[in-house]
Amino acid sequence: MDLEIIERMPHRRLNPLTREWVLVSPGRVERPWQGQVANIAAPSAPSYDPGCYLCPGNSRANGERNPKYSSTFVFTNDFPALQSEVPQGRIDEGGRALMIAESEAGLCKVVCFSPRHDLTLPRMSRDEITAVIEVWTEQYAELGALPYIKYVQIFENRGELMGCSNPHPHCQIWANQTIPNEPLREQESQASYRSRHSSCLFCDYAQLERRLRIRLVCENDSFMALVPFWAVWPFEVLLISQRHSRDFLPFDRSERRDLADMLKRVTTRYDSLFAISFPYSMGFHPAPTDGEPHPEWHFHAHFYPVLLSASLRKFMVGYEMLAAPQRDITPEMAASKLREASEDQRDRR
Ligand code: H2U
Ligand code: ZN
Repeated sequence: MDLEIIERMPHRRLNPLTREWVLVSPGRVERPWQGQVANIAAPSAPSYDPGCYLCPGNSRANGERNPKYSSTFVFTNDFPALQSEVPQGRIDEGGRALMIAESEAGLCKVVCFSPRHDLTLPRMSRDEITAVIEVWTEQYAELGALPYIKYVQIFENRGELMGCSNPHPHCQIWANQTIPNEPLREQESQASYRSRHSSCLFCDYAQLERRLRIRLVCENDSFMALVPFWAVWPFEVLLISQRHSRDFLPFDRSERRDLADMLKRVTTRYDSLFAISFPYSMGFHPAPTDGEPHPEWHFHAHFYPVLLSASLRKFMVGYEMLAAPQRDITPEMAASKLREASEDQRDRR
């Protein structure tokens, strides 16, 4: 089987991070019915919304008032999914690992990217995004240094389609007592790759992609963005640091700026792909903060957008719920569309 066949024939691809297969069916792109029409809200207009719980000076659900911040603002989530003080314990009802439950302590924070209610990452300047990266770096260091925190998950849900109710630019941070499913699987895969090949999974993968160039979207000195070979979501993007760094902490000022540059360019390409404010879930995967050295871990970020076109969303239903994820448009086709999409933000500041 060669690359030409995988462009035209149904086949499956292996995700080396999750060790899961995705079914790719290139021929199905032509089928007449292509899914549900998505209801995409127009981007909000006002730069300040008196009813927004994230805007400067406004009060939140618990009655606390936000400061009149002028850059970024971090606060503890008023409706946290995790709590720092929980009784520690474990149950195994029946003793056969059929009903296992464990206590899970943690912390949840919200990070406002800007005082401006109407901005999004692609519409922020590189300097403004660099300030956000500095906050992520501090939060990762601070939360990761807590003795009971083993993983710091930073993620952004953008757009109503992704369940994000508030357009004010923000992300969340959930920090856990245990390493959650996705990073845990990635950690096991990276560790096992390193012990088998004495090299890094991401460094080797990035080198292959740099040589082939068909899935590359854009890059700068410190980061590269590509549609991974095993992408599940139509326009999924993987952002990888060019050098082997396990987390945010080793990045210097110019690397943080390069990361800001890439976040701006990738999200601008997303917006210009379908000429809409493009909804996605994205998040960073730095190394766990469990006190281990993690030489196997390579810093990266995943962008998971659900859209197939401006008005069509992909649903993970049917075969995907019961068997395995499937996609029609190949990762190579998606990468070529993202490469063609403009990096010019109309209202660039
Ligand atoms: P999302 O829109 O990305 O889900 O994030 C909003 C978060 O803000 C959500 O987790 C929190 C919600 O719990 N929140 C507060 O902490 N205070 C509020 O006054 C409203 C919402
Ligand atoms: Zn706001």
